[in-house]
Amino acid sequence: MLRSIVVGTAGHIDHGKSTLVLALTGTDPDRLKEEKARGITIDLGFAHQTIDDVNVAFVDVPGHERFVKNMLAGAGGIDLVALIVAADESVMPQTREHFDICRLLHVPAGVVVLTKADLVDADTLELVQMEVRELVAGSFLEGAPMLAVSAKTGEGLDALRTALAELSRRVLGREADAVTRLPIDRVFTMKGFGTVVTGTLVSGRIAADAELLVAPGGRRVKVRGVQVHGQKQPEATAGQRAAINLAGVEVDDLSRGQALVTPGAFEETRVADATIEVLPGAKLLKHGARVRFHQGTAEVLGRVSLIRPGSSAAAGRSPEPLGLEPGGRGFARLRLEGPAILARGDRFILRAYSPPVTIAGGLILDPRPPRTAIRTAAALARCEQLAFDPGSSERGVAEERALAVMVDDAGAAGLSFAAMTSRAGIDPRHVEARANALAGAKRAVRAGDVLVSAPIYTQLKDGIVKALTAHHKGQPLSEGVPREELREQLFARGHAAVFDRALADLAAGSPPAIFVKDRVALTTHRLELTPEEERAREALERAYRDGGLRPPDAAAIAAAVGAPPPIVDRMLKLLVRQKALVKVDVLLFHDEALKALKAEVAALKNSPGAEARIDVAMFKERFGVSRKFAIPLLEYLDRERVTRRTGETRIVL
Ligand SMILES: Nc1nc2c(ncn2[C@@H]2O[C@H](COP(=O)(O)OP(=O)(O)OP(=O)(O)O)[C@@H](O)[C@H]2O)c(=O)[nH]1
Ligand SMILES: [Mg+2]
Repeated sequence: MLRSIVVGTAGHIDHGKSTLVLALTGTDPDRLKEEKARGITIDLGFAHQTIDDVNVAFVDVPGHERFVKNMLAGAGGIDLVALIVAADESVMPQTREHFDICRLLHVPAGVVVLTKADLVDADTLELVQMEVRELVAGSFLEGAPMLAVSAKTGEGLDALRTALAELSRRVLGREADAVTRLPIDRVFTMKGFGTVVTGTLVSGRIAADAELLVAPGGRRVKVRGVQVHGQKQPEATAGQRAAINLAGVEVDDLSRGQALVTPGAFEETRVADATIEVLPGAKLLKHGARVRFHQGTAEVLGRVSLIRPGSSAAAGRSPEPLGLEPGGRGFARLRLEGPAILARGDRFILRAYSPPVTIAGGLILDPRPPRTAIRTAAALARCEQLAFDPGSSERGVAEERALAVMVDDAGAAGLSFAAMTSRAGIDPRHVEARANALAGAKRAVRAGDVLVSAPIYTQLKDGIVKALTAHHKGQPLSEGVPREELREQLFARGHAAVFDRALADLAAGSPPAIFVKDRVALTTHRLELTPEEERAREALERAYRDGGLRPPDAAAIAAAVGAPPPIVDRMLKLLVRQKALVKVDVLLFHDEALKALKAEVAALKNSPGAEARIDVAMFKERFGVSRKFAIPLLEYLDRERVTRRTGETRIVL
């Protein structure tokens, strides 16, 4: 398969970007009537050409300052930039702005193309070269190929093709096996096909029949067909520009700025924590400033709040930080006015609300930060832990650090495996390994599909032991706290799997600290009864055992036990909890008597003859009980599925 790269043009209006794309590919990227009429590019244009062994997709952007917004939608997915400067005009405002945008987006490499070389003499060309060198000094374009070309004479075009092919070999491939994400840059209907969207597949792959999500919005769509470079293909892979034919969605339901994504891999968000880098030529980026946030092909309005501790001198609330100085960097919380699909590691651009000039760029650190105070030293320290360089080889270390922060943020609720992808940006294939690594490093504890911070887990385990100790002390006769009640009391907002794991750990320790049935108790807990209570308990149990199916009444009990009523009451409750006595309707029976009864009735079935049946009279006679006991006992047998009532008799099941 051919290598694919996406080359974006950049540069001032009328500097020959579209003409150059046409000269290189044979396709005029200006497709709108209005563009042809006005002779300028308004919206993104696309063309492609195979150069040597590389499939080069061109994204041609408008140079007009009013359409920088469209330029941004195109610049988000490019691998290389062709910075275009007309030799007869040299560096102009949008040359600078487009170049700044590429720098802030960390476009990895590119070429400088001096167009209209046929219009200038050698001295002028040299001057322009000097000016451009000055512009790009210290940036990713320092030392990049700089080629003088003329679309009119064809001069320099071959050298440019060679330079692009060469550079493309150095571009890192995009991750085809990661989650799918295609920011939509165009939506249209095609006769005979229906709805088609186009965009650069920044990660993952899209094959025919795939089920994807359009987000924000959350509509599920099915892929009908895939085209790459105008050709039908079984699938498109990361790094390619693709046209995707979608089933089950109308053109009106889709727009630029949405993305086609793997369901579940991203969550809509309106808040994100980020690193921000302000352009040296911009004004102070004020705390709370309203901005235009551009990411992928989306533009969303929002506000920037700086994450930094206020001066502690002031009493009460610390004064607001003023802002980020031109050329400065800092951490900020972005609050968007509409939903966005963001991932950790996304680059973005900020433009002023009005006039809309490019002022800053940044990197998303956390697309779903907790709602915590941001003007504190802790918030700043948290961002420092989250900060990273996406290009660095130390990415694994940074990922682990970020995960630890997010696990802490998540508190008792824990960080789910799903959030490890949608929030921490971890490839779903690596989630399990990362979770185990974090657990191995004792920074977190894993319970099923969630990670919880080690301190919270320890606190929970200690809390369980403490609560049980207090419970046993307060209610020595209780056999423990019902499991659910304990969870409500200690971990109501916590993840159930974490609580279960804590119980399991405490019960499996050596020696075990607790035992868990439907009630949880300390293993050290013994029922401590006073001698009087113990005597009462024994007498009661004996009385019920002896009573069998004719349990003692209150008077008989008082006579048999001879203890004060409150003690009798407590001991009866204890016997019920210990399951020595069983409540049937309002009566109590000894468990053994009921077991014997069930066995005996069930055994009727084995006697020769047809169906075994029993009625009230037979029951009274056989078991020697009065109606008062017979009725509740028979109903009990029905409930226990030993018998089934049909009319006046019962069938033994
Ligand atoms: N002589 C000469 N004219 C050129 C050359 N390249 C472009 N032009 C002319 O410059 C004008 C602008 O060219 P475009 O390609 O539309 O410029 P652009 O950069 O795409 O402009 P926007 O998209 O509006 O920003 C057109 O009239 C072109 O014919 C060249 O190499 N030599
Ligand atoms: Mg153009």
